[in-house]
Amino acid sequence: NADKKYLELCQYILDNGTKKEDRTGTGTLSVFGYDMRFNLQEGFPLLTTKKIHLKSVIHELLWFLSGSTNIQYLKENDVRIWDSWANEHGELGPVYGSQWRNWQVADTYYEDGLDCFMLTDETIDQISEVIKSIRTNPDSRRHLVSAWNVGEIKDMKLPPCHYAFQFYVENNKLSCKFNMRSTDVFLGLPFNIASYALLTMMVAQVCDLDLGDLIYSGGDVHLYLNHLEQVRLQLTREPRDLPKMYLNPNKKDIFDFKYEDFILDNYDPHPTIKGVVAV
Ligand code: DHF
Ligand code: TMP
Repeated sequence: NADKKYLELCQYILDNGTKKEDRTGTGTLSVFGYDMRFNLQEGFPLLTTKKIHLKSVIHELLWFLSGSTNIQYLKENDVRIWDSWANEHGELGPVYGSQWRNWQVADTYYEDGLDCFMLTDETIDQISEVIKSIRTNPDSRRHLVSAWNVGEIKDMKLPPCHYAFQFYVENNKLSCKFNMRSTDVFLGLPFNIASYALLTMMVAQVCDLDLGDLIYSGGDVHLYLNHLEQVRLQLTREPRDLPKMYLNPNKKDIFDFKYEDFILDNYDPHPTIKGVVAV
């Protein structure tokens, strides 16, 4: 059960975390290195021990997949989770969407007969490429998408937290592992798990595959000190049955999905628990 594994992580940090200062000045309890595995056939891993605002998760994922890095689309849909990081034009710099869909390649090559090197500009659509590679060469060990574009990090408002993900096909089942260098366990992680679960379901559908596992792999995994009371409350709550997620089965192109194509069923969570996000 997703809640059980998540609450185990919270308890593990409370028991073993080291007090560390952080960029935001808030302070954290932190551990280094932690993995969790969710079987996507056992239900959609949306936490039930507090209510998660799935609308924000879906719009954020569709926004990443559109290639946009401007929060205007999110604003139009009343999603405010990225407001604190954007500049006055709503821009975040070359973050997730731009790296997923338009990774910039500056290629130099020597052209015979010309006495110089040529510079060409091209972009790589990593999402289209990874879907093509899953369809044509499922056993490949290179089904990888990276957002960690070293040369562009200086231009990003926030360097990618979930910086790479990898797909894996076995017995016609699609699994996904996503890597996070830094995880806000109380606010960010429930969103990140739901988001990569959705992405895996979408890719599975357009590749005609069944669902396997979702694997989270964390680096600096932390609880902010101003979230500890909230986490202790959440730990007292009894996990409930996971909801089911249904995608519109007619969508066979990952870029055709709209908000209305996602139907969540049987979600009966405990109430919201508010927490302030560290900026
Ligand atoms: N910074 C920090 N410190 N933690 C984060 O989790 C984080 N996440 C970012 C950008 N920067 C971040 C992008 N994702 C919330 C959830 C995810 C998210 C940003 C913010 C959040 O505030 N969640 C609240 C409200 C949800 C809503 O309004 O939809 C929550 O209670 O879950
Ligand atoms: P950092 O860049 O100093 O690591 O701060 C980023 C914070 O945001 C850190 O607490 C991790 C958190 N975060 C998530 O947990 N999930 C996310 O998807 C994003 C964007 C950030």
